[in-house]
Amino acid sequence: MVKRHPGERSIVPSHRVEPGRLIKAPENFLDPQGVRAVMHEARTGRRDFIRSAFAAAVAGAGTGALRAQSNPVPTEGGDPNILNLPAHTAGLGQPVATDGYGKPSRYEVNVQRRQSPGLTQTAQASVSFAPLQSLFGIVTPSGLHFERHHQGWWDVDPSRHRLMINGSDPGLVNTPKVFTMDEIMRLPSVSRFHFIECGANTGMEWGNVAVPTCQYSHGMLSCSEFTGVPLKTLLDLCGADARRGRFVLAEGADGSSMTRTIPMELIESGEVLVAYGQNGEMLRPENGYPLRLVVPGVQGVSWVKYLRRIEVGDQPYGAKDEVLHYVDLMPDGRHRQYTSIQECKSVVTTPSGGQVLLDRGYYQITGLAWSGRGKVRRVDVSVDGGANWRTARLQTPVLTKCLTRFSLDWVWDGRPAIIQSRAIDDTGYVQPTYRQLRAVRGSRSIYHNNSIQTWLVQESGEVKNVQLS
Ligand SMILES: Nc1nc2c(c(=O)[nH]1)N[C@H]1C(S)=C(S)[C@@H](COP(=O)(O)O)O[C@H]1N2
Ligand SMILES: [Mo]
Repeated sequence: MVKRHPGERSIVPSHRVEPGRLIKAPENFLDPQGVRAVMHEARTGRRDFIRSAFAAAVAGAGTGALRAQSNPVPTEGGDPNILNLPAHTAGLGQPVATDGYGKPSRYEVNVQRRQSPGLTQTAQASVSFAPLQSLFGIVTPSGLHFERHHQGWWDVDPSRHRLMINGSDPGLVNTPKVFTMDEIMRLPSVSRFHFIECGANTGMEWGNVAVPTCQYSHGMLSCSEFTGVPLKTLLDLCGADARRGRFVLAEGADGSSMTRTIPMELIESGEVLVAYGQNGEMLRPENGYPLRLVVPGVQGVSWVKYLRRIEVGDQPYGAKDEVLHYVDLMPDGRHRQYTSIQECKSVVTTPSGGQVLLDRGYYQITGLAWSGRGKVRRVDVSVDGGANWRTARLQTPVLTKCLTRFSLDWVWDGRPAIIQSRAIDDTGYVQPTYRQLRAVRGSRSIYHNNSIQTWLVQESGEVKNVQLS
């Protein structure tokens, strides 16, 4: 339902306000050689190459992308797109099951998850970012889900995969068990939509603006419908002592020795799933096939992939990824540990960095909001750098610990505009500005940057990633 403030006039397109045209962000502005150049610069602390490569891609997009994206109806005379019957109208199409597993249109090949230029030294311990600026609604297609591997991904044989459940001492789990995939998949299951966000998402922006597009600034974020068995069901089957055993250790089967402590209270709520399904089919290998932990609201690192063992214990484990990594460096030089919940955050995906607005006129501002603590209650959008805010429409469904899509009508008058979104969750928490966040966290952190994002629409129509001081 569209809720309007009293007195707010509708500005959706009409004969008076035409919708404007938009050039997509150049998604493929770095070839493999470019990625290597950026990695080399990263080691020396420079960023010249990525900046100039991006500028060149934007300049090139001006003509090429425009031609590819708009094929306007001629103002005079007949439209050849109507008058000349295309082959698909005159001929016989392709047969069923040409592809036993269908693929996206060849016209959409540019929509890809892409590796982070310069972020990591190897492609096995690395990240690929989801193309948020090209997606609709709230679900991330499985093939575009972001990836974060510490030691590369595997396609694990499900017939040989096992899940062991044991206690750190014999008293904590009555009957330790080993489950096969078949045994897990015969248990009562649930399906739920949840976002997963790496704790390091937007981490490169702590000090200053670092990357040009929202794919790279916010793309360690995805959302799927997950299917699996509540971990609580499995712990009950093994007779775990949840009174004394207030923590579990989750362990992955890949070489990264990914181990994370999960507090029992999250498990007791029934939210934590031992999942095998993602968007209606089995998990993709990159996302932990055949089994992964789903820990709604908690940073991605705790969603252990290739899950092979759950140990019930009576204290936090202090694993390497809880002591050395995934800690927050505070301004006083100390590290903050176990800050696992992803706080409320949002980002405008259109208009966003790298896109170009070609006309004055109507644009739908749209983006994503989420909170690790519950539902998104409200999203405000500003087009003047936070001086004035309007309430965006929230698209249904609005689900807990899930992405929520928002949108707002906007008429661009051709003058510079500073676009921001600010999400508020159902605990009342308000997404902070950089000034507010840095006052508490300083600027030398990596993880848990949930600041308001700013996109500058320049007079030329080019959209840039900026930070307001
Ligand atoms: N076994 C295993 N589990 C893992 C990881 C890993 O490298 N190995 N990476 C973690 C991190 S840091 C994140 S952000 C998420 C990423 O999940 P995805 O690759 O499905 O997006 O998986 C987590 N689980
Ligand atoms: Mo992560």
